[in-house]
Amino acid sequence: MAVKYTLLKECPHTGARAGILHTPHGDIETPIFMPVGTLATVKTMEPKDLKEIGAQIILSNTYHLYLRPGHQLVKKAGGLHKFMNWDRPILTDSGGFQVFSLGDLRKITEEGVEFRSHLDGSKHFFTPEKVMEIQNALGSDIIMAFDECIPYPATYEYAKNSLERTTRWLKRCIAAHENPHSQALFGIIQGGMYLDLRTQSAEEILALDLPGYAVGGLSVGEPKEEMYRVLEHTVPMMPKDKPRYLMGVGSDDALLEGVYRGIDMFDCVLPTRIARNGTAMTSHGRVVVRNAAYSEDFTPLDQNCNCYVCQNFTRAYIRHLVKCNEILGLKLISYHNLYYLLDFMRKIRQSILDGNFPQYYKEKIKLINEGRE
Ligand code: PRF
Ligand code: ZN
Repeated sequence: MAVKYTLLKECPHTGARAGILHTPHGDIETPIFMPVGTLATVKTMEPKDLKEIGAQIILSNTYHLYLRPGHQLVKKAGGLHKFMNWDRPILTDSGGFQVFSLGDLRKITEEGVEFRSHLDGSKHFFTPEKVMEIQNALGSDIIMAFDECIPYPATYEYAKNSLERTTRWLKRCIAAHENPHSQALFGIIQGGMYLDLRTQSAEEILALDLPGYAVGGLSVGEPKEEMYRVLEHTVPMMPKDKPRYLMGVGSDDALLEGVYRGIDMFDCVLPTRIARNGTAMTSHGRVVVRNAAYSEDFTPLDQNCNCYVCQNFTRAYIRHLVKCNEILGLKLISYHNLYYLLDFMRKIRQSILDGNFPQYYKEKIKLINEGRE
């Protein structure tokens, strides 16, 4: 198998665990946050910047790379790692989320999904086989099954039919996968907010014995308590000797709550997306540096942060850059936000290894919630 998970330590009081995920491009210390590089670039961040902040794995997207520059071109370049000059692990999402987010632009059948490009309106058809062909060409270390991420809310009947199709599609993905020894295929558990459907999906997908599993269909607009309820129900069904990935989650409180419930991997555009509208994530909540309140604030984005940006630049300067639409402004906040989340995950992991995750959790959740008020 292309990836292997080693469990190092479990918290006896919560579901939290620390481990190592071995991949063809190196080991990943879990729990981990994966920065998102949709178009084969983590926006504003060079590979050397990503290494400087300690990024161990990044995520990229089948849908976007298929449309531009095309997976065959990436293959010609020697694969995604070589094309973008990133020699550490890469996970690619299947397009199962991006395509379904297209709304009116797509049509789902048993065979697959017909959609129109968000770029030029051209018609395309994704099937489990097509999505595997694309990800095989990209050469990412971890590839995701083609699934349907249903909207919230969804009826019971819709959620059931959809999860059953997701299982059938997974079986087709497994059959079409050409490189199981160099690329690990992860299955995705769906089922909406219905616990019995989550059980059904988990049973069907876990039976297929894959190198890792994801919980999909969460963080789609439901209240956070709903997401935690589904996680509390679903994660305990997942095997201990395989990595568990919660897709599309990246706020600091949700990372902490996810780890608490046994999740090992997360990804989200949040830190880089909010950076580009002038918002910093800090140990005391979010700071909208764009606001006039920071025009003469000569302190760093986060007093408690050791990143290059916080050691060298002030809120007032970064605000000035953002107000003037200077590229450096976007870059500095992106750099800090990613550092903040990666550093947060390193601290969470250390607390698990040191045996004091519950105390760390309590302290941090309190600080984060105070910052929100
Ligand atoms: N499926 C896939 N990608 C995803 C999700 C999903 O359910 C989510 C859910 N928030 C984010 N990204 N394939
Ligand atoms: Zn910083």
